[in-house]
Amino acid sequence: MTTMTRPRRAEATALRRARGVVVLTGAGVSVESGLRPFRGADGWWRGHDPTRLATPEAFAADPALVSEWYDARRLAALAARPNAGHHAIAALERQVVDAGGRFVLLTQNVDGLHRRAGSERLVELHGSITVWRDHRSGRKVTPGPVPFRSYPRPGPDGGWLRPDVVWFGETLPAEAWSTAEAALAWCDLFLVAGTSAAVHPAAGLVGRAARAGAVTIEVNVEPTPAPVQQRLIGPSGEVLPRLVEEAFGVEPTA
Ligand code: BJW
Repeated sequence: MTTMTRPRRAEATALRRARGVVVLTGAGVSVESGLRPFRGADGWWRGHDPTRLATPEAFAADPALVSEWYDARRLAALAARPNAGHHAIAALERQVVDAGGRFVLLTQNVDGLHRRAGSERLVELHGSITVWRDHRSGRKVTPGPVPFRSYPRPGPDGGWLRPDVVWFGETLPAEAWSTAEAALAWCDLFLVAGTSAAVHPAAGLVGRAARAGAVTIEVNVEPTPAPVQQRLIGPSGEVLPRLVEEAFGVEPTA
């Protein structure tokens, strides 16, 4: 395993030669857009630990509190702009696909910034914070970009609106998860960026990719338990554009 702050020729060459690229991202990729990570002191909200709020049990016990937290995060996501890391991943997709390769971006993020940066082959493993659903009927709605008038907000079918995200103890959307698992069969390079690699089943993908023979590279401000061969230490908004530029000679732009 190697650790460095600048992409070396080896990582850039591996990326350029790869015929099947999978990227897995987490909250750290959106930190440079001004959004909070999930874990650590920066993720806490009004004295509440996010890992305790992101559960069906928390919503059942206090739907007003959980809805207000998610509404604040929804509005922050809508107001945020994709950063250089999001744009570099979108540029990477274009390079790989234009060269006839396969690509998928698996994101644990619910903020929608990858799509807004131009990523198309995108799977949102943990759903979306901009879409909400009636907790009884499951009917989906997309609220406007203003705060809810009250918390919890009534849904269209007599329940409360809850965000269309995956909470602890809930299963990931079946189609999203089967796309992720299928990608392990064709992936020869697995790039993991801005995730603590603490939450399963997403966190297990990188080890499975490595066991299947893929080159594995992590981009993070600090090393994580992800079992990767190479670690690039630094903010994804700086490291990812450099990596894509070294691999393909293109400067990712907004
Ligand atoms: C930067 C940076 C910069 C900062 N540049 N980097 C196997 C073993 C043990 C437990 C389980 C298991 N399988 C399932 C479980 C249970 C559970 C789980 O994983 N628990 C663990 C905590 C132990 N998983 C589930 O319940 C999942 N469901 C499931 O498996 O169903 C079947 C089942 C059910 C019941 C029992 C068993 C099986 C569902 C998981 C859903 C997770 N949902 C959340 C909330 C989504 C909505 C929301 O956003 O509120 O998803 S939790 C939260 O964690 C969110 C994130 O997507 C996810 C991952 O967090 P992420 O993205 O990694 O963020 P952080 O904050 O943790 O890390 C940020 C990183 O960025 C850090 O590393 C920084 O260093 C770095 N960084 N700035 C680059 N500029």
